Amino acid sequence: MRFDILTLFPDMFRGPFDESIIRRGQDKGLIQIGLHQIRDYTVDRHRTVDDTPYGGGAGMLMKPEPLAAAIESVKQLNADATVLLTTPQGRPFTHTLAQELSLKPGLIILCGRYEGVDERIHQHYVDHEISIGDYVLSGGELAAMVLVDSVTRLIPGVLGSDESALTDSFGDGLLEYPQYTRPPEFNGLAVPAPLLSGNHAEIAKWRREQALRRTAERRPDLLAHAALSAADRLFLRS
Ligand code: 6GU
Repeated sequence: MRFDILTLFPDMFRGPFDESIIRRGQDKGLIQIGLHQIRDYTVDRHRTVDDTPYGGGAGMLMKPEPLAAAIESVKQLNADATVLLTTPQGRPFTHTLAQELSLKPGLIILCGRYEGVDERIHQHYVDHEISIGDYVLSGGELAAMVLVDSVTRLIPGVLGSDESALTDSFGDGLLEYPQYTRPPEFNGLAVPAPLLSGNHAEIAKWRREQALRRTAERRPDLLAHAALSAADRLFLRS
């Protein structure tokens, strides 16, 4: 998977993308990341990337010409890429959308800044507008990092088999069960008995019930879309 990121702040990405899973994905040749400075696609002496909105109002908009030139240029590097725009007006980003995006041949991510982007860029170039939650970020860069991280972990071979994405929260539509490691007692709190039983069926049942209970308590909205067995439904009603 090739990611190309169009931003006014490429340096924001360099530290984060040089570590951990994203670093490993690049080292294994499973992902490639291109960072592109939108300002490099301006043609005026002042390298202008923003302008005031028609109709008035506060703030500045990203003007269309440098963005269009940047997208056209990057499309040559990333053929058949899907073009994403990070914006608080976008579709909510979910694990399901991350899974969909992980199957694409490539992604071009346009990081929105200032008060927004000239609407004609949305109309002409953008396939999906994506928001990472109902709060305001200073720009789309952090959202783009979230997107690259969550999509990268779903690409086969990026994670080792012992950190499989399948057991993650949302992999099955539920929150994860609680986890414990040594010691067996800590600050007067014991590890739950089923985990020490050595009985794999008992452990699996306890974990499933904990995942169901936690999801019902914290995120009841998720239960509507989770794959639930008859036993799961019985437990939730108990
Ligand atoms: Cl994608 N961009 C900005 N600026 N703020 C956000 C966001 C994106 N998602 C949530 N808040």
